[in-house]
Amino acid sequence: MKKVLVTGALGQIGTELVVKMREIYGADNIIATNRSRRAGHVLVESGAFEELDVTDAKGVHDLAKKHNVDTIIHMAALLSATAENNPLMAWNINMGGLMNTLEVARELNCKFFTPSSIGAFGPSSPKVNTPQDTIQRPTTMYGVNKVAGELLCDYYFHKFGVDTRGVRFPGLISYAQEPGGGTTDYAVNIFYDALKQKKYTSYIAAGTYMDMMYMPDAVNCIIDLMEADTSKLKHRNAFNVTAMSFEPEEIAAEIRKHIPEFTMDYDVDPMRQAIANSWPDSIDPTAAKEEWGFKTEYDLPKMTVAMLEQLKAKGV
Ligand code: AKB
Repeated sequence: MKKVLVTGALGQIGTELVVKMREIYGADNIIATNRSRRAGHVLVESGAFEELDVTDAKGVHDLAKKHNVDTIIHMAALLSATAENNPLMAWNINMGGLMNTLEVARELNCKFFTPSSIGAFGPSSPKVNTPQDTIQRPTTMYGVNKVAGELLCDYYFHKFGVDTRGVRFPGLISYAQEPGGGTTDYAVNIFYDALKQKKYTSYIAAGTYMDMMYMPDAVNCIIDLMEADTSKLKHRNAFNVTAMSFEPEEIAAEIRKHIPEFTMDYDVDPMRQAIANSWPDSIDPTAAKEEWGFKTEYDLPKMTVAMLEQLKAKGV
């Protein structure tokens, strides 16, 4: 990867990914793009930044050509809850954006990464230790987009030889940029409320397990997969990756070790709860470990310490 175009760069993953990639590959070699510029955002001030709407096929092509990129990391997408509220818009943005960026990768011979999600599984997938290759019949628009996206990326690899790679991310927990519109966002929101008001009202019910990962592990995961020796990859789109699986009471108990007065109650959101219920409790990342050495540093206790420290340092 010498010159990389990142779409949706001001989102939750992009914000930390671009900072790390600029350290490794050089600030001017990572072109951060987003639908709108956010004045004062760290990426807008620290290297190449361009406004880009991924549903504009010509715009994507022209920008990739202008910067002579050899890699596209496509992050711009709507998350599960937003997609469920706006299914048509989700189809247009998630599938239209993916098609446009894949086409440019084909035309300009670029390596390509886009994330899939645990949302690519559904109620008929095995619920615990969900295998890499198994039934995928999701019941959400987001899940339909993710499965179609995995297949489309495989298609571009087999049909056109585009070097497409991807992972199925679990819920990502981060301090730099808050997520928006996801089902797993409660696991980020809880830290803000724990610090600000010592209590949190969870929209996800007690006992609902979902996979999660701390953002620095997710960022390393993208870079490691993109740098992996292509001859070792039996899978491409998309590898199961996870660092931990917990339910709301478990993360609350972990936070309580540092903020003893912290309390949590529940006001369950039926839509997001239904989405969570349709997803696995835990997924099996063996293929990622075997094929490209996937590993993580942060478990629940270590991530909790890091989140509380980082958010306090930010003044939360
Ligand atoms: C969401 O909750 O929509 C995302 C995801 C697991 O893909 N965080």
